[in-house]
Amino acid sequence: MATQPGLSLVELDDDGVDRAFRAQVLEGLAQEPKAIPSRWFYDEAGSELFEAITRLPEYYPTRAETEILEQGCNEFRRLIPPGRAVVEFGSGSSVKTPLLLGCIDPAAYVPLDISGDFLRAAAADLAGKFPRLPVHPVEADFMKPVVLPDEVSHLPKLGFFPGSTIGNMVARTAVDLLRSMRETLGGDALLLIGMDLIKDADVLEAAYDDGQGITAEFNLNLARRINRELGGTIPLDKLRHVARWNDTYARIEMHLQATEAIEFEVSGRRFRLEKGETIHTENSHKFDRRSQYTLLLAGGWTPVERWLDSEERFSLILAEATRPRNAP
Ligand code: AVI
Repeated sequence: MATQPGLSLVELDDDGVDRAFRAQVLEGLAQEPKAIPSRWFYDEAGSELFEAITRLPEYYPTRAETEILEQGCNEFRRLIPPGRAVVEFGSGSSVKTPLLLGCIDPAAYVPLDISGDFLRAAAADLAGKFPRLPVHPVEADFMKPVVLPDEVSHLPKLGFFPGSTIGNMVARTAVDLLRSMRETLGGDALLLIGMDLIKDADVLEAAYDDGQGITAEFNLNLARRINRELGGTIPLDKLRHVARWNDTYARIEMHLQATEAIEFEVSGRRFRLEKGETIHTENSHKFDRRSQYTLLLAGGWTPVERWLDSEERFSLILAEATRPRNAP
């Protein structure tokens, strides 16, 4: 079922805690190997830490994607007809979104985000920069098809999904999302999507385990959040941040690893980690052209054009909704 605009999306329990957060943490700690979905990184502190990550010397994706957006303006204008509603999956970033909107002559901008606060801040920021562009923020879980506002229903759409956030999903979830984006955006839509590229393991591991320890803080903040919101007793000083390249799945994995055997409680339930055991907290998949095209095609999108930054670290792909036709 499509998400309707205007409904509150976060369901709180009697203690004011996000029900899905509690359920997914308890479920993830009870399973072997232990894993917690990376979406729970992004409380206020986590979002600020992520912003700091994007400015780190080792974390190249944000700079590389921004370079592509800066350099590609003429190309985007050539391939993306004017008059589209730009639908951004996730709140607009203060740098990347204006670069795109400033060069393609859109008819409207529709940021989608599950967090109303981020959404309103991003929408106000954009409205200030583009006073004549109609902005229609929608509070929605974009992992499911979303009903867009009536004001843009007649307009052709351009989906915008920068940052390689698609890489934080396992293939099945990524395909589900791409398919639901197609449903949200319609059969005549285009999609501009950022995807990080496979490169030397050393470069990748440094990007996710920086010298200043900001990414380690970002990872540990999840345990801190569990302690604060779910009555947890996780001993933070006995967990260490680990980022390692998994070549089989072409992804960086982030884990919280116990430096000695620990026992702790979360929401009144007891858990144990042996020395060296980890809680898997994030996947960040990296791609080559073939794996990108396979993923996009599986999700109902046909690649049209692909751009790389000058150091070939990151890619931005323009795709069109695949038209139903006979295939051999
Ligand atoms: C949001 N996402 C695309 C980031 C990434 O690179 O996978 C999250 C991140 N995790 C650690 N550093 C950055």
